[in-house]
Formats: sequence, structure tokens, C-alpha cells
Amino acid sequence: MRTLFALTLLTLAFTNCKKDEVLPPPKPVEAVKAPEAAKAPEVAKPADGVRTVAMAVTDEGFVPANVTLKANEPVKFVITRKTDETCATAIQIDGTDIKKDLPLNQAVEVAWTPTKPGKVKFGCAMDMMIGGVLLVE
Ligand SMILES: [Cu+2]
Repeated sequence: MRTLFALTLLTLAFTNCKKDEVLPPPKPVEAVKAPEAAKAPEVAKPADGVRTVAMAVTDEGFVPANVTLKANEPVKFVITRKTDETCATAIQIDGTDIKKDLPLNQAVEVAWTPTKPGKVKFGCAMDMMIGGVLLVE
């Protein structure tokens, strides 16, 4: 019984010893994992760094109707149409391919990066009868 106990202890000790010997290799693996994990936030950072402009479509039209932007700075509009009493059921930005439907009460993301300073009109899909101006500096 004692011998068995001692053997078990020895085995445990040996196993522990072995574990200690085996432990160092997994550490470099963890070290490799860490930079990978660190890479993910780096990738997420540009997205987080994008300026977000919340916009609504109300009875007054697009609110705000005038937004100042910076050339070559990506911007993300988050537009929510809050009324059915409007023809602005879609948005388009003059001089771009951007044209997006604006379903009622749904936040729609519109990403854009203005490339040159100036005034850019935006508005409803019907000749921008309802709309505003994006002032790019
Ligand atoms: Cu319209």
C-alpha cells in the first residue's frame, strides 16, 4: 500500500516535472497569440476612427441639413427616417454613386469620403427637392 502510494507520489512528481518541462513551449504559443489578438483592435480602430454623423429625416426634411466635413476624412452617416410624411425615402449625394433607401425607423449607414473641398448637395432621390448641403473643408 505504501509502495503504491509512494509510486503514485513519484508518478505525480514525475508528471509535475514533465508538466513543468512541457510548460515553457506553450508560453511562446501564447506570446504568438497575443500579437494576433492585438492585431484585431488595430483593424477595428480605423472603423472606430470614422466620424459618425447621425441624421434624421423628419417633417422638416434632413436634420441636420448642413454638415461640415473634411476632405479625405471618411464619414459615416447614420440616417433614420422618422416620418412617412416626406418624399425623402431615399438619400443620394450629388456627384457620387451613393443612393440608399431609407426605410421608416431603420438606421441606414451611408459611408462616404469626400475627396475635395467644396459644397456637395445631398437629398432625396427625387432631384434632391428635400435635402441639404455637405460643406467639405
Ligand atoms: Cu423628394
